[in-house]
Amino acid sequence: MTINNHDRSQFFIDLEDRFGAHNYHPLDVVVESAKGIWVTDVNGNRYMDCLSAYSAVNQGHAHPAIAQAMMEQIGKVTLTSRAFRNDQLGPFYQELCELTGFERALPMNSGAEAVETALKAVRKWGYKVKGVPEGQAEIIVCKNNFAGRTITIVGFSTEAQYQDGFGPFTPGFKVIPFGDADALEAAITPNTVAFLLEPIQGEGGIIVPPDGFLKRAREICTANNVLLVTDEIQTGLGRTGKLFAFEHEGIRPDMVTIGKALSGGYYPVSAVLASDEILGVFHPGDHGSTFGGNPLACAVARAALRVIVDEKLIDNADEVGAYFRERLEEINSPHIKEVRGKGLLIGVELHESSGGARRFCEALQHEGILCKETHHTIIRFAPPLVIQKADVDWAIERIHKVMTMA
Ligand code: IF1
Repeated sequence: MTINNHDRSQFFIDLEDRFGAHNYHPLDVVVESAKGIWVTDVNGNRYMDCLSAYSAVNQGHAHPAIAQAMMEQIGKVTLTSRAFRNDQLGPFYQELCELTGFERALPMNSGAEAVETALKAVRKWGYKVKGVPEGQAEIIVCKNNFAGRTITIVGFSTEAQYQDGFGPFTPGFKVIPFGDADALEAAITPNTVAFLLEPIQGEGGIIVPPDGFLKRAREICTANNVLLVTDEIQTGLGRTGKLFAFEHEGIRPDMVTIGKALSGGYYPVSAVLASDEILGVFHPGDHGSTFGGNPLACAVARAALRVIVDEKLIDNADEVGAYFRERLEEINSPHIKEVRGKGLLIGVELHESSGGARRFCEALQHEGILCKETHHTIIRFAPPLVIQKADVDWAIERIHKVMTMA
């Protein structure tokens, strides 16, 4: 295979197709470099990134402060294992807990590992603290959830494709409709240990629950001694215009999972945040991970969190997100059914008659905007939180052109 100087992409596409498992259907854009909200492909074409690696790059691509922190740590030590201590983990814990208001953290690597850790913690809390009989713990989740790709997590997915061919699954999960507090109340039994949900469903199609749902869920969980766990791996760390999406309803969950932007896209870093009582169920040897809490991950995450705070990305997401949604709503398009979301987590749902969102994403790619469809008819716009109103104006011009095509 040779690189054709006119279109170098095909060379890389062919290699991926020949040697890689085909577990994704990506747009045929071969990224070579990125900075801020912009990515550049191998042919020198520039695109606005409206996916942010599924909200892992909230701080913008190639953020110099995170890069510098990473390079400095790389020159010192990258991995000790948790058999020893290191000089980055303690400060990371303190800064993360002080920023988020939780008493304790447990660091992992991927989002799915943080969710699995949360599942283990709530089950163990159920047995050791609540007094649920061993092996009887029940966890309630919502239809259209997405929490990762492990067998336990896909076991409580309601998306057939995520389960197809991967059974048998882990027992102990109940599914209720998202946003239905009465269904939550009805699903609780004396063996229920937790209710796990995304405050806004990302992969489910940027589904914002009815006003008051989170508040009632909080009240119901408190009344039944059930832990409320919000999965903020996608909605957290500024994405929806608050530090956490649960803040939009003025509630506090008992536990939160975070990941993605916790490292600004530099390194897999995730964590579970909760109280002393809940994370206190873990004793030495109960749980762990080779890379969890390593000094490089902690140094990167400390810098990534500092950027979110120092550059006021949360307020920017709130302000520019509202502007982006407002401009999208002004587009008079026969294809657009609804514009929804909070902050810079925006979903544009198309009418079924529009033939699916993929062709619009491909057309947007040719206009210089990269975004991703979800659930066939929804285009997700989730640019890095550093985006400015002038960038939105640039994007709207092109989105308008695409959304008014036949
Ligand atoms: C894919 C989207 C999917 C997540 C929430 C946990 C995880 C994710 C709320 C697991 C991960 C990623 C995974 C990636 C595509 C993307 C995604 F919602 F962001 F669009 F799939 F639903 N909780 N979401 O969103 O974190 O283990 O991936 O670090 O699997 O295709 P992870």
